[in-house]
Amino acid sequence: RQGIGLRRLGTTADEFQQDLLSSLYYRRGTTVESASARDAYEALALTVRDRLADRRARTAAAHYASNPRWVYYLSAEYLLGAQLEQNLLYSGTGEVAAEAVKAFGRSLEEIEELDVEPGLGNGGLGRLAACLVDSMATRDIPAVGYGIRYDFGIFKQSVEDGGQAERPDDWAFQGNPWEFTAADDRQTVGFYGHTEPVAGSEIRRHWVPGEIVLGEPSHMLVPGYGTETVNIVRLWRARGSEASFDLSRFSAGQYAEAVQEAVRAENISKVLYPDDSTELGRELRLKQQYFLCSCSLRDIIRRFRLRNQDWDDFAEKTVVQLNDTHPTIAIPELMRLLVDEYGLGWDRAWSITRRTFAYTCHTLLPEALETWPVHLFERLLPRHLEIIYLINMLFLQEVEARFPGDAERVRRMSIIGEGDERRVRMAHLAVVGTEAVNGVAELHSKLLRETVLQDFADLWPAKFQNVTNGVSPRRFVKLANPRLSDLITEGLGDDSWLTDLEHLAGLEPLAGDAAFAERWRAVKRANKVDLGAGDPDSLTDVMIKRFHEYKRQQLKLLHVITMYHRIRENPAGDWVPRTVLFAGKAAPAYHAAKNIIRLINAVGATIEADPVVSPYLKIVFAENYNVTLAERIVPAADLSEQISLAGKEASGTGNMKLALNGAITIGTLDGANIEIRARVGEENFFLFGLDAFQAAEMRIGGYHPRAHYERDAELRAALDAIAAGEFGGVGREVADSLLGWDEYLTLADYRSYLDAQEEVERAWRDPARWTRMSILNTAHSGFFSSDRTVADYAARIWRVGPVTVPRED
Ligand code: 26Y
Repeated sequence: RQGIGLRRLGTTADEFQQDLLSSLYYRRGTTVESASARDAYEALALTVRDRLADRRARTAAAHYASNPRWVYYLSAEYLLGAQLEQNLLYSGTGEVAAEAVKAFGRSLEEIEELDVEPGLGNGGLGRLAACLVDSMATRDIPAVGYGIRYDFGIFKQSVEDGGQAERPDDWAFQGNPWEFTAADDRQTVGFYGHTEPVAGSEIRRHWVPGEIVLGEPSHMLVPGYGTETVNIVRLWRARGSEASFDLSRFSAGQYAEAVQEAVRAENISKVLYPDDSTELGRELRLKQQYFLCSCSLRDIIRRFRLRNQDWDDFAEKTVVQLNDTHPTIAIPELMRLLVDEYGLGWDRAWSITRRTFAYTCHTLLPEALETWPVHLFERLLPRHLEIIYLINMLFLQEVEARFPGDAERVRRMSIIGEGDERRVRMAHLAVVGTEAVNGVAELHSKLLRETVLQDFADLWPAKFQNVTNGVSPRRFVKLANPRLSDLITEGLGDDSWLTDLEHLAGLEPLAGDAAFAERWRAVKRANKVDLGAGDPDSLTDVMIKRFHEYKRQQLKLLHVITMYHRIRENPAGDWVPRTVLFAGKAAPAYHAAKNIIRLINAVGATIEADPVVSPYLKIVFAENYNVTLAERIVPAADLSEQISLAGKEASGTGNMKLALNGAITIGTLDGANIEIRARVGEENFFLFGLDAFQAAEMRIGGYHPRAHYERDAELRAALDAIAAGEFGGVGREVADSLLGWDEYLTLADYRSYLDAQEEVERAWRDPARWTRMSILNTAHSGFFSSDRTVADYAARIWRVGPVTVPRED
């Protein structure tokens, strides 16, 4: 900007308003008089985006100049959240913008309503990707997040006739002012076809694809907070090439046939798979994965070659973090690019590849470990299958050399699973082809080493690490909870906690300060009033997350039904009024999870219609849980439900958001709950249930859910009511599943959970005690900042440092 004498954008409200009007006039092509709300929104978005463009340009220049080691985050999902409010905060223009939009006779809040979030992810894994890119920028780490620009994001959920209904999420239907397209950087991706030998080479092969698709990138800005860096997330969209439009067919009136090839190509980035753990081996999903990896790796190589010539520097300048196994096909793809396209020898290419990648695992559920049928690979990616076979052969030789004669081990560890159908095990490929493997919470990483990946941990113990997840304190405290943020800043004396969250520990002495506690309570109450979900003086008990049997929304429901029974039996009892708030989506094909949503709504309606119980108990099902809704619910929560069966939730991140906002956790010893409890103190956490070891033992030792049913009268009453159809016909199925097999040991933990809920009520009846617990939860959750997570990755896995972007003078 300075080089070409471009004016610097002004910082006063007047100057901002000038730019806003200019955006409206020249870029929207309209006037204040005829501006729609959409025009106002778009003009504002562009004006705010401009405020970051200069920082982006300086960032790119500084990165180019220093030719640093880069972090490339590969993720099939990003849940970035709404952009306007964030970018106002990160560009420091919130106040001037609020002033400037008055020219339209509209409020900022009104305009913010039009800012739709790009729902390009399912849940925790997608939101984690967004928190990590935020923190990488905040920590000045040169990084690019690569992903897919789905036309349709995660479906929109509503409750129709008591059950979940899904509608498509055409999120960018009216355009997305936050993205820049970069058609020049498009890539060409092949699929299908066959391979041919290359003359004079044993190793190189020539792949002749049967289908060609273009990948067109666009990027969104990812500003750091309190720093100059602006990184990007680069998202690929599939396009048919010019040749995919058949003009002669069109001229002959065959309109559908004329575009069928283009449609086929564009389908690759059409829709996000709305399943967060058990998606079957669908060809289109594998195509998406390869499309992401191929486009991104070529882009990474293009960027590398801007400043470097020697392939031996590649792994020094590049680390590619794989967000779960979804982008694992990048490993054979990099081998293919190096060997077939750039002519490197196998060993050199393999050494580069292994040193380039690192893999984060996000699950322990066996059904969530991705595998793909060999025959599908063979058809779709024939060259990659050949490369995988060779990787596997050399790897199994290594295993055999270390454990001679242990054929069983070789079979277990093979990248190819030999069952009824031979399948490629993506997690094995990811472990073999990377330098580091990490789980996302202490317990999860330990269980990975000791169970699902035990053989690999035996072979390469040093490869396995833990990096506990974290969340962005900007989005989930500052933006979501401005009242609490102000109080924290006042209590601590400054707002340095926003970039150094351990400073929250400075609140500890205030936990005993009655005046401070009073204000803390007032903040929580005001947030509840804003949310409008129920009586703000009732205990707001929230369970917000994807619906999955392992997360055990059904356990929460058994508690609610038991409370309902207790109150009915003793209407004059001294009951603690509660608002139980559920929110979350179920995968459209996940029948059992949808049954539970239906049951929750039916129980809610029954209680609502019951004049005896409804004064004390209210169920709210908040539709269409997404990042935006989380930002409204989290600040209003008193109690955070983290009740998964121990050993099943890899980490959880909602648990961190809630604790940071002063909700107290009721939870099992699962995922990051363990680390939350260790930090906030066991007296400030409501613990119940089996631990992971006990749960595993119980499952092995022959578990009988019926025994719990028979032994416990209240549990029996709750299940009988469900089974009898008191809350609708699906009750039968839910009860049968719980009594018949109860995969996630719900009944085994029921009594312990109810006891813990009684402890919750004892604490709640003593407001001073509760508030103290709440303040201490916030004070001791500083560890759960994604800034710390990124610092851990940077130090232990990426070995990267910051690059400072100079301020403009
Ligand atoms: C293979 C495909 C169907 C698939 C798609 C999405 C598989 C998994 C997923 C998403 C998984 C996910 O969100 N996992 C969550 O990751 C969080 C971030 O690490 C953890 O906190 C959380 O415990 C884990 O369930």
